[in-house]
Amino acid sequence: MSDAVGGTGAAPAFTPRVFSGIQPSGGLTLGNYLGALKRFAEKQNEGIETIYCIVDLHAITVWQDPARLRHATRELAAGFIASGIDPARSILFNQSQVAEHAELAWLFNCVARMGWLGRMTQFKDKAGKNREAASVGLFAYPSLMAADIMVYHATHVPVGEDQKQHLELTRDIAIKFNNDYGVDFFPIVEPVIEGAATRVMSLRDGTRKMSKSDPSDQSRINLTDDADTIAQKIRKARTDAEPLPETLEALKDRPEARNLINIYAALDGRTPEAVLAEFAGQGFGAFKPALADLAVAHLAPISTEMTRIMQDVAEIDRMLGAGADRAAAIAGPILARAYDITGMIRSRR
Ligand code: AQP
Repeated sequence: MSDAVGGTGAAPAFTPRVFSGIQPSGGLTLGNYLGALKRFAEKQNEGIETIYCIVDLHAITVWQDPARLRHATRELAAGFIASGIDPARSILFNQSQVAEHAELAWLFNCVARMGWLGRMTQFKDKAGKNREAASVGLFAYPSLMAADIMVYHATHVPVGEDQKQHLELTRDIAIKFNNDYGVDFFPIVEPVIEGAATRVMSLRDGTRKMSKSDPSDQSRINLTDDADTIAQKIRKARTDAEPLPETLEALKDRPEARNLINIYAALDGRTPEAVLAEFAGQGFGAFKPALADLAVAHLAPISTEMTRIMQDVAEIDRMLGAGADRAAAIAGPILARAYDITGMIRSRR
């Protein structure tokens, strides 16, 4: 691979390579599916090299019970495969099995500035009012995320809208590393934030992101929910009393309604405008059952497949180990070169 990089005046010479990750910090949600997993499978099917990671080291930036973390890691692996990721075509593994991520993160901790990390909204949200009690890992999370991506010289990162700021920081770290050491070594990554559901909102509050760690289970649809639960959650989703309008503009101040339209559009592979054209003038009494049917039709096969894959935990672990071997074969030489650039002597045989 060439060391030349786009964004610094040199010809962009990096082979396109997709990297993205998901934390095993709870069960998967419809937000993770539409904002990430569904699009990961689409990227794989476009024929680009795809590397997908279960970021267990990120998960422990907030407390995780070890037994639950192990279960969530395997269940997430099952979720990837059930959503269409083929471990033979994509590289799929858990982060802690490839030590290069944590090692490059240390180099990046020495490049990133306190001020940059202190401005991250995810840190502010998750640390809450009591920042003194937050883990150092939670603060340094974006350096590790930058390392996850850069240790593969990945060029494209499909994510939901909430990760945009972290990807901008990844670019800043890569640019500063390249400038500090006078190299064109790390690529300047492109966020890939596309589709109708880049930010799926809570079913209880249209101004908050749907999240796997939200204390209210009613706020989200889990990929493991059965058909009745999905239908019941959609029926109870907060909405308003107005019928659906003809234009998206008219949904500007109706975040809950807008969210359900976006979810419908993303599940059905249509634009929100096309969905409104079909349902304009109708109330939620008609729209919600249609959405519930659509969600069940999409999610039930995924849930069934996840249950089937989870029957064979040893096979999941074997598959993650094989993915980690393939990942390490790419990451090893890139990390070695980064150490060399920073002046570390590497003389072990
Ligand atoms: N609500 C969402 N809408 C669209 N995309 C979403 N993603 C997460 N929530 C939504 C995308 O899913 C990928 C994996 O996210 P993550 O698990 O690494 O962390 P997160 O973004 O912090 O997700 P959660 O569900 O909110 O986890 P917790 O509660 O543990 O923090 C990312 O691409 C993300 O954009």
